[in-house]
Amino acid sequence: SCTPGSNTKLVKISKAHKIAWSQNALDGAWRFAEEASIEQQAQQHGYQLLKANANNSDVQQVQDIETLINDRPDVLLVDPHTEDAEAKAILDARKACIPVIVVDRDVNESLATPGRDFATFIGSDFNKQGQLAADALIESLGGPSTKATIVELSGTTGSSPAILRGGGFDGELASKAPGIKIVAEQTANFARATGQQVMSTLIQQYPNIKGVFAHNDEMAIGAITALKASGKHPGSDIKVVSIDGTKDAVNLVLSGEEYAVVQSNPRLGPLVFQTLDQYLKGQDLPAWVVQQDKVFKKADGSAAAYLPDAF
Ligand code: GYE
Repeated sequence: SCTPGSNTKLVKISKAHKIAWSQNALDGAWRFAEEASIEQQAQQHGYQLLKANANNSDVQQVQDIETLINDRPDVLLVDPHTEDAEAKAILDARKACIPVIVVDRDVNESLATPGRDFATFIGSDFNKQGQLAADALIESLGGPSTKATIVELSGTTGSSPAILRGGGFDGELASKAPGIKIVAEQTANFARATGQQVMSTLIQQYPNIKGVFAHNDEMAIGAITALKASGKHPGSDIKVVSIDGTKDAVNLVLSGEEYAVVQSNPRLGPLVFQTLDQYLKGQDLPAWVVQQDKVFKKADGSAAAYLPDAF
């Protein structure tokens, strides 16, 4: 039994009909693919799905979650825009006796803890993605003893993929190839147009850079447009690596303009609804259900093999 208003730990339930889904934005191929995967799986399982889209606003997402709580869903799925801002709303769901599963982007786990405040976090290993991106960029620039300068286009400030991809990349680069220096690190909000704007300024400030790491494909695509407009030849005089696995970016890998794309698989629906089934059966869940990702390059055929699945 659970008393709404005063519940201090995760509620256990054995049946669900109505699932609420708080999405942080619907602004690109990655988010559309994730949304479709959640919708498809909810439908396959016969659940009613209540949806909200926060359009990249923390204020909006907190409000969305409070509204969804008032609709009394059996379970709430949240893909938080940033790590800290939605934590309190997740605690409010727990207090209202509604179990939460955090999907894709994580919440700050010192503000809301899996196994106590919410059931589990289901998503990719963003830190490892950043390390894999660094390994690919190091390889593209000639290996660990290379001396070069590069820039980093970061995702949404305060979001778990931006924090962890940045940390994984920077750490791997510093330990594996200390001669490759990041001369500028600037956010472009995971957006293509912003990536283009930011890159066109950076390439004027740092005309000698040899590499670009973008935290997602959208920003890399914008950056490549800007680099070409500035007279650079991405793929030959400057190497670009990014994360996601969109069709547009994988095609740039195949045409040689991007060196590698690290996967961040947005098709989280199957994992989410399998895990929900386990939760409803009363099984113990791990604190983190990890989505597995790969790396796509031209040289080893992995980009071509993946392309039919790209989103
Ligand atoms: O990389 C990006 C999207 O949270 C992992 O969000 C996701 C990221 C993804 O905007 O394209």
